[in-house]
Amino acid sequence: MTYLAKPKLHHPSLAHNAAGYTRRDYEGKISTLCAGCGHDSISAAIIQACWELDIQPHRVAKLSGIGCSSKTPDYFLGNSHGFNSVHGRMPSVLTGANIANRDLLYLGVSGDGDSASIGLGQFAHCIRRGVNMVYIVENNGVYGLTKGQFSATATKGSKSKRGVFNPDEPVDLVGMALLLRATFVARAFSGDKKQLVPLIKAAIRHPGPSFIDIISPCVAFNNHEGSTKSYDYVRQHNAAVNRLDFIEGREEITADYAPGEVIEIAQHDGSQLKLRKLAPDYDPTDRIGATNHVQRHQAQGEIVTGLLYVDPDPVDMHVHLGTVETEFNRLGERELCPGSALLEKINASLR
Ligand SMILES: Cc1ncc(C[n+]2csc(CCOP(=O)(O)OP(=O)(O)O)c2C)c(N)n1
Ligand code: SF4
Ligand SMILES: [Mg+2]
Repeated sequence: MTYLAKPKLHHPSLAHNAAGYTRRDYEGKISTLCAGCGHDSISAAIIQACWELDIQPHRVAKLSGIGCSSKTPDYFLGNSHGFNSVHGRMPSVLTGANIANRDLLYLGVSGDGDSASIGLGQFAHCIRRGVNMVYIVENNGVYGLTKGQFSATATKGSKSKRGVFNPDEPVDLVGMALLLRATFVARAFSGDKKQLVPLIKAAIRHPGPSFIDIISPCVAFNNHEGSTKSYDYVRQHNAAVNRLDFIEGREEITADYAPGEVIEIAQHDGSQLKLRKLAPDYDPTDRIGATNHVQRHQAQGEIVTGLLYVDPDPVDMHVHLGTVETEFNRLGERELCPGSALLEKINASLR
């Protein structure tokens, strides 16, 4: 059996959010992943974030590639649009959909194999183009679906379940996202819901390319001693730079903050990111500083989590390309066919 449908009956006393939905309306089919898989916790966090943000499920498009992680969109937001693409090709499908209709919330869900191995080029171009989306990588350091081979994010020298050591340097997707100028970059741990839910909420409200690398242990193939993506390892080496509170609305905010306390950052839509500083010297609006901090701590075997970088005033792909605001399926013949005189002018300019 490839999927199990969930009973649709809701208890009448379930709470409704401002959009009129219960939390259960954001669920999907019953997960068929291994019990304890980190990916299921991420699905639960996505459900919680969308319910708390009063998102209308039909305004969401969830896209994925191939892998256990890429199966998960079937397990949340069952009333949203979904497209399960080819291995490593989610970013280009998402980009195309976003070009055609910018008015949906685009949620790309991928794996470390999907994005850092076969799909690395797609990942890079989608980020550098500034596609307005939430791009989540459920990072377990292995190809879970094909039974535990090292992926490109596996740490050099880490040990596989069969006892083989990884000889290759890892691809750091957070480092790449910063380099390619994603305007919201975070790293989180699937086992820390308190950190993860507000990060997803803030990424959803961020009007630019948001990337979240979520360490998500694979209990079947990468949860043993010698792995750097196991529950125990991540708990012991997690160096959070901040704790995020996400606040919607347009209340007045203050830009100044005392080191070691709270920073407040206003996003374009008026929402506020309230960051409780855990690393007193950390400034999440400094892209180069974030890159240095993450790499310095990575070299010491630490996993830096939290909101690593945010540009509160991002510019997205549609501005770069100067596209029309109307969704493509609403454009009529008049807009699509400029007439022979204009075509002649374009042709003449190319001669
Ligand atoms: C073009 C192509 N190559 C290889 C595969 C085989 N394959 C399926 S899933 C997968 C890796 C999945 O790893 P990841 O993206 O990390 O997801 P996980 O299962 O770990 O969540 C591979 C190599 C495929 N389906 N298609
Ligand atoms: S094989 Fe690993 S990644 Fe796949 S469902 Fe099982 S625990 Fe999760
Ligand atoms: Mg994986």
